[in-house]
Amino acid sequence: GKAVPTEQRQGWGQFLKSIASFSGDLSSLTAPSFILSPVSLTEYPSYWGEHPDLFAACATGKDDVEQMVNVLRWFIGTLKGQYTARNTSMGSEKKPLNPILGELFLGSWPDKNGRGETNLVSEQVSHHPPITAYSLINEKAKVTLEGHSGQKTSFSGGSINVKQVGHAVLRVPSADGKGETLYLITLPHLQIEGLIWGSPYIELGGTSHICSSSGYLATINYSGKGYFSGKPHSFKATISPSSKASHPMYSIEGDWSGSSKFKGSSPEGGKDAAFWDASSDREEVSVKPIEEQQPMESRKVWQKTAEGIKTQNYDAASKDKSRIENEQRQKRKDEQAKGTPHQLEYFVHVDDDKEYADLAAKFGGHPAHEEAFRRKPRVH
Ligand code: 0T9
Repeated sequence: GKAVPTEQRQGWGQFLKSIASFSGDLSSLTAPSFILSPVSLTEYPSYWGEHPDLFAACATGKDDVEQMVNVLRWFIGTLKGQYTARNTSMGSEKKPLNPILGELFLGSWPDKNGRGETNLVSEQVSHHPPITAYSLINEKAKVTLEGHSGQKTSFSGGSINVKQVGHAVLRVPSADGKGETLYLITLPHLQIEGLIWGSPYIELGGTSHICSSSGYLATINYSGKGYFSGKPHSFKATISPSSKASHPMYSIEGDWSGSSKFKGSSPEGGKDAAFWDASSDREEVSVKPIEEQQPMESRKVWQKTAEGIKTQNYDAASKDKSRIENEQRQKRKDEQAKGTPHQLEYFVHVDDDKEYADLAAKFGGHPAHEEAFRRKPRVH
């Protein structure tokens, strides 16, 4: 394949072999330079906010079902960024920088047309295995999202299978204005394909759910080339009352990286109405200039490493990466010696998430025990 630079072919072959004989945490494997991304995994939660208008619209809808439709539209709207953005910006999926414990990514999207400002806080809450906690808040629209993201990876049939560990909870004012509605969001499985060619890309598979405390369930089935639709990046979603899951109120299908539409009726009444067009612009998150960032902010931490990768000065990149990793090892040793373990800055660890258990129990089929990370109350 021509995606692998000639001088790195051997290295790529060896890397693939090491993936094949490896199980668990791929983030710690050393990869050939052409596949390295200058972006840390702590930045990835920003994909949840790249359509701030759809995020704010999660609080709208004349009733609970219509609100669920809006939440599903925001969720589907994030998929193109989450799973294809690196291909678009860098030519293929790339190996992100492996965040250090306590690494932060802080950003926002401005208020435009009255939609309100959205604020993002992302924190690396575990280094091994890597787990990122995140929170997105639009105070004006009263929409919040809180979640964490980890991965369990395995290798089979030439591709990497990634089971996402973690969930998110979206919180909005209820459609009737009398309380709060919670939406539990589970995440799809992903497969990293195209590895032998050195041009990896993601395909989604399996099923994910959005379960609402108002009693509705969105079920999203993903498929790619060679599955039921035969088309890449396909999905079929249904929205049902939790009690009668067999009879969906709405069905939606299409390409999560392209266009999708209702199959049959839609809340607006029309038949086969448009649902979402993923060609609409994603709004990149705004972050402070590096010079103004705190020492633990991601782009500050990785400034030199990222610079090295971007300018193909890989020796400099790897030297700086080693420096960071050594510092981290020393820090952990010191903490252990002093008996002062690392403290999370923005989040609190919850061993057994009751919100998850309650929402999952409404719909069955989920494990009852899940950890979570709650955003600490903010001091104004
Ligand atoms: C949460 C997302 C996640 C993170 C990434 C699997 C992956 C790390 C996790 C799941 C986001 O909401 C969505 C998108 C992309 C996912 C990454 C893709 C990827 O390849 C990496 C893994 C750890 C690798 O870097 C594998 C090795 C590499 C050579 C393949 C390009």
